[in-house]
Amino acid sequence: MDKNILIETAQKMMLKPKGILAMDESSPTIAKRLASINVENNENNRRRYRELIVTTPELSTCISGAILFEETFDQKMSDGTLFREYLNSIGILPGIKVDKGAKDFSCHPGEKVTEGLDGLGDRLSDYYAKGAKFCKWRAVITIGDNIPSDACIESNMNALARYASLCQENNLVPIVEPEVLINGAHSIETCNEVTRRSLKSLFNNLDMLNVYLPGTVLKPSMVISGQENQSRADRNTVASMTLECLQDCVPELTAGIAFLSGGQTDEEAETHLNIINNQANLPWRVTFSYARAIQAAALASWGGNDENIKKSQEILFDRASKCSMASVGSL
Ligand code: 5MM
Repeated sequence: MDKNILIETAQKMMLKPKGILAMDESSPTIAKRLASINVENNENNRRRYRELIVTTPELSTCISGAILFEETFDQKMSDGTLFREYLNSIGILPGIKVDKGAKDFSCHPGEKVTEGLDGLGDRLSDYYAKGAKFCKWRAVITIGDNIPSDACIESNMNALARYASLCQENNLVPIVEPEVLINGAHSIETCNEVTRRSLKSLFNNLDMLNVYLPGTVLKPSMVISGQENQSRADRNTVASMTLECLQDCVPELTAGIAFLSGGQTDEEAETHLNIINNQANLPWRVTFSYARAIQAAALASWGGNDENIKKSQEILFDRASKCSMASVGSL
């Protein structure tokens, strides 16, 4: 592990006023996205859509790094350039999602555990040799009747820490993503309690495995009411409870925080981030690593039709620049 390489990469990822673009939808997720616009889910259409995203003019003014799915990381664009090399050439760090997905957790109905540790060290050294600068692993925590269990939280956070340690051994910055799902009718207080339990466990496990925090980026969900809750907390409450939770659970040494959008509307995702960044003296850089809150409107506008590419790219750039402004509190 070379700490200087990790720090340099993490600082580039956290450069103001930029954030990280998540475009690493796994096979089942990209299938859903393309189905939503009636476009066949095949390799060529996945390439066309992702090429639209990365060739958006001026994207690198708002985006420091892009998280790719394995297929995209090794895929060529229509002119034969590898996606990862194109991103590098326009000043966007290429990263890769390395988990193998959230699977049903044995003997724990309704809960998931993320898999992918077997053989991960060898995969990581290959990704680094090919030019990856950072990685991502997502753990999923579900709120419901008597869940999440301690077993689910602990198993997922230990896997995140083992992944992070392997990344750093290969000079790759780990993005650790413990997502507390927004699905359900739970209150913001319940989300707060579960997010705190998850983050405390995550940082205990990172500490136990000697993960180097200045070379680690946290990708958390916000503390927010469940989507089906009938009296959802307002924006200022979401921002202040999220910030308090992070201040209590995230060591200051952590390289930075980049939120996921997790099913929030575009407007919610940017407003919450903007309010958080209007607070004085944050101990870490706080930015975004959104997928849906950057891509959703552009995907709908594209609809699989090449004639709509320019318009969709304008929409994508508008979303990315609003998130960029929110990342420095100037929305
Ligand atoms: C792009 O989606 C990522 C991969 O998820 P799947 O394994 O379910 O396909 C996901 O980790 C994403 O990076 C985060 O959830 C952030 O995306 P949102 O849409 O929540 O901002």
